[in-house]
Amino acid sequence: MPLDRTPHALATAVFLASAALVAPAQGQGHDLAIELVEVTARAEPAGGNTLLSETPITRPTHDAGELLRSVTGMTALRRGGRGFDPIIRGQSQSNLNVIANGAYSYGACPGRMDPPSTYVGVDSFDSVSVIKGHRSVIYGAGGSGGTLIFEHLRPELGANGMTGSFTTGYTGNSDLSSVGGDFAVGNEKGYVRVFGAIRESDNYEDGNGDRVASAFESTSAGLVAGIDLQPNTYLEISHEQASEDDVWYAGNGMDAVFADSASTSAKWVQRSVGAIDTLELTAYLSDVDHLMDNYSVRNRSMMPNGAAAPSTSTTWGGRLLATITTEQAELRSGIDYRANDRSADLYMDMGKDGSYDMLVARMWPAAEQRQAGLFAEMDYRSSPDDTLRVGLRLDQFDSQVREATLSAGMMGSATPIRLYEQFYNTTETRSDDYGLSAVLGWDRRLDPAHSVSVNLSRSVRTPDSSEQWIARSANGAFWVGNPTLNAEIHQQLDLTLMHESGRLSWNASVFVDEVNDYIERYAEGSADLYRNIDATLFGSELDAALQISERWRARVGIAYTRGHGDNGDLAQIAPLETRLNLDYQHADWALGLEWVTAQRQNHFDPAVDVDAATPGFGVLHLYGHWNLTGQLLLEAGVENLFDKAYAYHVNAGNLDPFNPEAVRVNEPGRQGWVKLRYAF
Ligand SMILES: [Cu+2]
Repeated sequence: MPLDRTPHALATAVFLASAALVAPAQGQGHDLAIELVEVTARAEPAGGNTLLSETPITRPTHDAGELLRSVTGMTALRRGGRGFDPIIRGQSQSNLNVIANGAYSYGACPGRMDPPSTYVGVDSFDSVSVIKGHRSVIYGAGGSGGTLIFEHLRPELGANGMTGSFTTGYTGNSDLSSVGGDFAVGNEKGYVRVFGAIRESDNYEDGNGDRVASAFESTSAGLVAGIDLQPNTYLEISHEQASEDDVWYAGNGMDAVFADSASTSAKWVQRSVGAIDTLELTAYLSDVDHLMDNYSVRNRSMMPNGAAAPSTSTTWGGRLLATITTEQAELRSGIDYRANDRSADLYMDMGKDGSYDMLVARMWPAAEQRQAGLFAEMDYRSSPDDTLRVGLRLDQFDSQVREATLSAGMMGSATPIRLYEQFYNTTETRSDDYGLSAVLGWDRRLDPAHSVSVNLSRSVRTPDSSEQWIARSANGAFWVGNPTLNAEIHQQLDLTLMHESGRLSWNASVFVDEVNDYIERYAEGSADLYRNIDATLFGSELDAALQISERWRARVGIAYTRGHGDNGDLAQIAPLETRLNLDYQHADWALGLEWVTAQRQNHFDPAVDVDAATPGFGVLHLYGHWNLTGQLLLEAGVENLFDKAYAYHVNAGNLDPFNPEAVRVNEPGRQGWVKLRYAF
C-alpha cells in the first residue's frame, strides 16, 4: 500500500500512532487512543494486534470539535460555523478532558459558544488523539466521557535545518477562505516553530436553501520552542493565541462580538533521575475573554433595549509526572493541579450603543474552582500475552463564588445568593469534596489475530461553574445553578475485541456507565435548574476496514448510545449512526466516497433538546487528493452531494426571536471545497 510521504504535520502522527498501538500490551496501549490523521497520510496497519489506530479525516475542518466527528462513537454539537461541542458516548462539556500542549482550558461563554476545543489551532497540531471513556488516571480528574489530547511533536527538520508548509483553502456555499503557514528552524539541539492561520466565512445555506447564521472571522497564531539543555534535559515553551470576531450563532440567542484566547505552557523533561526514568513537569496558563450581545453583529431583537454579556475565564495548573520503566512494568505517578476562575455578567444596554445601563445578572458571580490530585498507575506485563493496568487517584475539590451577595437586577434584588435561596433553599457559596478514581484494565492477546481489552473504572466529575453557580434572572425567566449538587460518580465497564489479519481488521466495543448523582438540567416553570439523579449510559461501537484489493479499501463505523435516568431519556444522546467509506488509491491520487447515516432519534430530553424527535438522514460526501509534485498537494471534494437538508440530533436548538418554534441547527447543504498545501 503506498503511503504519501507528504511532509505534513499530521502525517508523522500515523507512524507514532501505529508504533504505539502495535503492542497494546505495552506502555500507553491500554488507552486505545485513536489518532486522527489526514486521509492523504493513511498508513497500512503494521501488523499484529492493533486497534484501528487511525481515523482518517476526509474533509477540511476548521474547528477541532468538528474534526472529532470523524471518530466512531463521537459527535459534535453545532451552533453555527464555530464552537462545535464534542460529545463522546453521550458525554460532553465537563465530562471530557481537553488537553492542548499539556494545558486545560475552559471557555468563557456561559452559553457554550466557545467550547475549549474551539481555541485549539487545529492545523498546527501534529497529534490529535481521543481516548474513549475513562482508561487512565494520569490525565486529570474527571474525564468520564473521554480525553482529547492535542500535541505538538518535535519537528523533523530537513538537511538545511528547516521545515514548513503553506496551506490555503476555499469552501463554497459559506464562501469560507483560509490561509495558514507553519515554519520550523533549528538544529539537533533545539528548534523554534511558528505557525498561524486566518479564516473568514460567510453564512452557509442548508439543503433547503435557507441561510444558517454561521459566519465568523478567526485568526490564530502560535510559537513553540524546544531545546536540549543537556543530553538528558529538555525544555519546551509554547504560546498560542486565537481571536474570533463577529461570530454568528444559529443555536444561541446572541452572537459573539469577540472571543480571544491566549494560552502559554512550559514543559521540562529530565531523564534518568536516580531510579526515575523520566520526570516531566508541565505548567500552563490560559486566558479567555468573550463578549456576546444581541445587536452588534446583527440586530436580533426588535426591542429598543439590547442585552450584552461580557465574560472571562482563566485557567492555570500543572503536573509533575514520574515514569519508572522495568522489563515487565511501567509505573507512572505524580501530582496535578488545576484552577479555573470565571466571571460573566449580563447587562441591559438601552439604545444598543455599547454603554451598559443596568447590570441585570451576575451569571457567573466570580466562580472559582480548584482541584489538586495525587495519582499512580502501573501497567504490568504478567505474561507475554497479558498486561494489567491498575490506577488510582485521589482528588481534592474546592468551589466557591465571591460575588454572590453583590447586587444585580432591578433595585439590586437579583443577587445570586437570593436566587440560590429561592430555588434550592440554600445560602451556600462554597463547597468542597474529595474524590477517589480508579482504573482496572486487562489486555490479552487471544491468538495472533485477536486481542481483547477490558476496562473497569470509577471516576468523579464535579459540577461546573454553570451547574453549580449560574445565576441568571432576566425578563421573568431564570437559569440558576445548584450550590448543593454532588459530584457525578461514574462506574464504567468497557469491553473491546480486536481483530487484525491480512486484509481485514476490526474492533468492536460495548460499554456501560452507571452514574450516581448524574447532573441533570431540568425545567420548572420559567426556570432552568439542576439536580442530581441516577442514570445509566450504555452502547456499542464497531469499526472495520477491509483492503479489497491493492487499490480499493472499504471502511465502516457504527455507533450506538442510549442514556436514561430517573426522569426518562438523557439529553444530547446521538441515535444509531453509521459511516461507510470506499477509497480508491492510485500512485499519485486517490478518490473516496463517504456515506453517513443517522437513524431517527425518538429518545430526547425536552428540557435540553428540541422538544421533538429528530428525523434520520443519509448524506454522501466525495473527497480526493492529488500529489501534484512531491511538495505540492491538492485536495478537493464535495460535501453533501445531493444537497440534503439535515441536522444531527445533538445540534443545539434555539428560539429564534422571529420564530416561536425551537429550531435545530441544520448542517450545510451541498458545498465544494478545495485545499492546496505546499510543504518544504
Ligand atoms: Cu457567548
